[in-house]
Amino acid sequence: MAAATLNIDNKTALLVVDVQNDFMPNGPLAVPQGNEVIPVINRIAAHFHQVVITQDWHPAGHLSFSSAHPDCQDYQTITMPYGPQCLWPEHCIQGSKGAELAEGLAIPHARLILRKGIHREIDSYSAFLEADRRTATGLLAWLQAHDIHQVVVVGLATDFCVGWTAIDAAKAGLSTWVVEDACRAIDLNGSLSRAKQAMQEAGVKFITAAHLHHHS
Ligand code: VGL
Ligand code: ZN
Repeated sequence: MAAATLNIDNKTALLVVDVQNDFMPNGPLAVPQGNEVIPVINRIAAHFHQVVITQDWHPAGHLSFSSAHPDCQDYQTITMPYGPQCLWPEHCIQGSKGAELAEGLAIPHARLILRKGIHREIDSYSAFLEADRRTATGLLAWLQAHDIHQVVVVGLATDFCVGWTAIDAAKAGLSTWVVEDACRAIDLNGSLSRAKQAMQEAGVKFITAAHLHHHS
């Protein structure tokens, strides 16, 4: 079978996921080499008319923080009403320096900045649907309003917010691509290989930045 090729048209959107200070190498929830995606994403973004940027944007005391649960530790999984939840160091608190887009991310033509994880009691790795799998962020409606049929997902982290966003995009019927070298993973207890498999099963396609440039 021939590899699928990506044709970037006006109805294709780039989704730049959670490239924020707190996920950079010195941040509280550092994604290894997370800073390396910045120049790659800046270059890619120039090829898109439609760019959406997301920010993880938690209120203080968010229930995804281990600090909100007495006797719990970072990276421990607990059961929330909506299912399992990994507990994280405090990160991306609304209005904080750590929640700002990472320095050097330069996409002035980005059109929508979507903030997610805003409900204290529900996490949201996906930019489409919160962790209760019912509460919509409004991103799908926005994309539909602009007739967008295809999305290209980049950013942090491959195995959490990028993965869940890509899977929900594919499930919504969008042609969905992940640019592998424009993402970095946290890779917690095999989470990266699990996320890749789940993306594949959902029909997400993978590409590299060089290949994407070639086809644009
Ligand atoms: C993320 C863990 C917690 C991410 C956000 O952006 O991948 N991961 N919050
Ligand atoms: Zn978060």
